[in-house]
Amino acid sequence: MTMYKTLATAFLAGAAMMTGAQACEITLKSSDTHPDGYPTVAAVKAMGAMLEERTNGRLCIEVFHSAQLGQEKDTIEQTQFGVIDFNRVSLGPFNNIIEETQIPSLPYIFRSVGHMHRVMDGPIGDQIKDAFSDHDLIGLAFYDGGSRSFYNSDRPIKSMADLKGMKFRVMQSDLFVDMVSAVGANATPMPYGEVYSSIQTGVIDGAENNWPSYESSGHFEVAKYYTLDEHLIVPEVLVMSKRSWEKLSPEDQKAVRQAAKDSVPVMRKLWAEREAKSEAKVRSAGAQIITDIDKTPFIDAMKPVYDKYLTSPTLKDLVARIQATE
Ligand code: GTR
Repeated sequence: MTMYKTLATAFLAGAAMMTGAQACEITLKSSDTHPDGYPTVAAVKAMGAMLEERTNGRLCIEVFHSAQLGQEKDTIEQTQFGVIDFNRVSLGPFNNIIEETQIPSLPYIFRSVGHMHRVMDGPIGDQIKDAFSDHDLIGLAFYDGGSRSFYNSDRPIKSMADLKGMKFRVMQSDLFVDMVSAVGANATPMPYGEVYSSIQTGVIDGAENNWPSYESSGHFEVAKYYTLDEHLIVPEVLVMSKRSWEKLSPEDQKAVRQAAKDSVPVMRKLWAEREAKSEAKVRSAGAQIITDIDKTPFIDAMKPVYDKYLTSPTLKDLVARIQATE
């Protein structure tokens, strides 16, 4: 080898180490619809850093944020095919595919975020995670998604009657279509990335989401009335493609599971901080927040959704166990 070649090789090796991802033996792709800096994106990056360190650079994760790999429904399919290795998604887009995911997606199933944590951190959460494996996926961790409430461009919603006839975007899940119909409004399922322009052009009156999504998507700019009815506390989930999983050694699979688990407290801390920041930002930008709302009529009106979706003893049992969790 000539001197020049030796130097060039040494330089390239050094450069690869400095850029992180290139130094890794295996770089796994992860998808997220949210922008860089959003708590879910930051949590998967933190998980990747832990994994890289613990496997001495054998495994790394590259996070493709801002829906670079596509909208959630499409990226789920790509994850099932192994084109994408990890995917951080809401449980909502899984509802039509994996029936167990409908349970934590039921309106008002959780009494609080604390209740959701106690349920999803225990055997019920494990059972729901396990359900992914029949669908070419590995359920790794649940992240926080706060609580979701309705917002719209037209008027302040102060009671359920005010929702009548309005058109709201929901995630692509039949359960959410029924949930919105149950309160007298119309639901339009559509990808998250189309919501801003659809509100702006009047195709829909509004949507529903949590503080950080309402803020980071800019939806507050086009739909300034946000009513805190908090109908959903639907967790986010981090899944891995079963095809990608099966390529890993048992030791690396263990490292992936552990790093995913360890990213949960990181995410929860970032989430709490971001919720407060997002709320402050939309309030100062002039969003009108309706907090004085009686949730009882919403809870009662949404009850028939349970009857429609609790179609098996397994699902009924999950609900009973969630309700019995303190
Ligand atoms: C967000 C969630 C996303 C996506 C989005 C939506 O809160 O983090 O994964 O599901 O809502 O409404 O589509």
